[in-house]
Amino acid sequence: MAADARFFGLGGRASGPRLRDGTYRLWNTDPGGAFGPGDDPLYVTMPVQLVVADAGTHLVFHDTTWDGTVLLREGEEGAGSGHDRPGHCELRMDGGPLRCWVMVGAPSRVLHTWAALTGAPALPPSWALGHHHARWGFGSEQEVRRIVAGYQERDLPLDAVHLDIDHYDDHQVFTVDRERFPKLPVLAEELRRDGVRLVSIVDPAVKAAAGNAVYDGGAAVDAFVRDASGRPVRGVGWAGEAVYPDFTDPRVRAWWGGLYEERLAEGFAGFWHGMNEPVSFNAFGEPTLPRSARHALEGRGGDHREAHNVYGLCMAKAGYEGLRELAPEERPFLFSRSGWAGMQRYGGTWSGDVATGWPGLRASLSLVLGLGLCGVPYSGPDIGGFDGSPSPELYLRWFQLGAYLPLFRTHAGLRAGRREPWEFGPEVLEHARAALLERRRLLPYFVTLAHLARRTGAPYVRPAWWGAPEDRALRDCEDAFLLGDGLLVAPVLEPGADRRTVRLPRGRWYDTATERAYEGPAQVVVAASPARIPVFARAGAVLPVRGAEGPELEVWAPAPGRTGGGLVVPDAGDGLAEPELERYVARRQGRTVVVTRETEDGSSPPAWPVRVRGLG
Ligand code: NBV
Repeated sequence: MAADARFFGLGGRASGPRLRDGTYRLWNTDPGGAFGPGDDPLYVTMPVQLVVADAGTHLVFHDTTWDGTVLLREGEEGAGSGHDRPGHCELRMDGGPLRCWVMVGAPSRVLHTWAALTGAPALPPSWALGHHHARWGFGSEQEVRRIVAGYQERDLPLDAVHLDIDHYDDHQVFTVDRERFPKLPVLAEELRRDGVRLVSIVDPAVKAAAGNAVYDGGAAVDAFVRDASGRPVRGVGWAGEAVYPDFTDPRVRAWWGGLYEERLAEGFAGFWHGMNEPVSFNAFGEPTLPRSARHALEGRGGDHREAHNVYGLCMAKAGYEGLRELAPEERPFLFSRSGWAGMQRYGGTWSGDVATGWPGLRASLSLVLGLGLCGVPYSGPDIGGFDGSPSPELYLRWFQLGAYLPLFRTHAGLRAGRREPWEFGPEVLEHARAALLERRRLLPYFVTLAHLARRTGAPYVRPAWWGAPEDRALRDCEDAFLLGDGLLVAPVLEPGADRRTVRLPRGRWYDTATERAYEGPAQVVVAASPARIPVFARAGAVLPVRGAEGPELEVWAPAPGRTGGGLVVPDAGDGLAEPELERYVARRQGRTVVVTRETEDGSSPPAWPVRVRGLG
């Protein structure tokens, strides 16, 4: 590798997005407790590596699912002495073919090619681009109602509530504890009327007990992973002794996909796959299935060494395809803790159990950026962290970051402190409300970014170097990101900050709070009071937003002598329609900005009202 090359990707890594010198394992792993930047590997590993250097950007995909490691060593520049030390990358796999794909070009082109090879990202329904509130241990229908009422009483936007494993009957997947959740479909319907969807966790481990309908049904169709002597492999899940569906078998996927009918009948609108590395709570050895466990591997036959890394991917395929059949008029909403290259076809992922603390906040951003560069554009962290209790300041900064990430979800573990925005005092509540309202205002932009991700493979959240990979300083920028082409978001990732330094890519950028213009490339210091994190708009950007009177275009004045523009995809509901792309151009004429819609037939006035900003 070139001496100036920087490495990214390899799935979801807590220590990125720039991958420093080290050995990165390719084996999907539940770290078994809340994780921080030092923990590796995590739930989603991928032999997908993006390399950015002066000479160009390339993505290399080592197309084999086996366990392996990638050793990376960044090069060193000889500062003009001519003694550059090249970078180094070494791949070792435990088995499988050595088959490798390389794609080169600008970052946008590389990701487009990657999506062409492994599939277009699923489009989440629009509600899934709003705010989600989850927790392990809501406990009862009353508790869910209380939380939703808490949002409503305080005028806080809420789009989805997630129910974790505690709503199951004795932790058995595809069941409901009727004592604590006696009328789930009624609750779901009431929430739906208020614009709040219910999302259900789905874990793969099935309690191995006759009388458990999922177990009996699975056994009848021979769905569970067996060992070499033909006996079902027994592991341990939340409900005790468990068996594991073999999702690498199309027959098993079809059976499992049909089980979501029960979930839909309970009123769930979306699905959250957990523990699918897969996890088995073993007293000794690895907390997963034995390597000798047999898998169908699409009829070819093989063992867990080859199937492990694609277990979550194949489970996502089962869920997605089942839902497409069960509810053909709606786009499935699914996100999965584990996965592999191509998982974006079925949905997104999330951080998993990220540790509460400032390092966890940083890791959240690394994960989302790294996954996006591996072709998985929809993800987000457990806001506030999975364990413990964040300080009000940490919670707020996490919330403010989350508001600009694709999956905007508060979540926490059973014994963790509360995560509702009103639990941290009036000041946090006020600022969290501002973040929620800003997310709602930007919803049409998120819808556009979701469509563009589907059509082009470009992630919504992109590293600052995305449009300028030749800018070496930007390659090392890990504390800011681009949201689409138009916005640059600079979250606060450390305590006690009331200002922060932001590295701007080339061109003019407006601070969206003050409308002050800055010329990049530059490093600027801007205010970052608890009220907000700095967000910049690119001069010329055309952003679809939800204004007070309805949808409108927010247009940031192009710099004098320059033009700008943007793409807009209107929201066409939660169905499968593919709305037409609208192309806008913004031209500056002195103190005026003229915005037109460009089609093959020529220019026309925009379809939405226009509000120009940045003219002072
Ligand atoms: O289902 C319980 C949790 C869930 O809240 C979390 O999001 C998953 O990542 N699950 C893990 C099991 C927790 C084990 C400590």
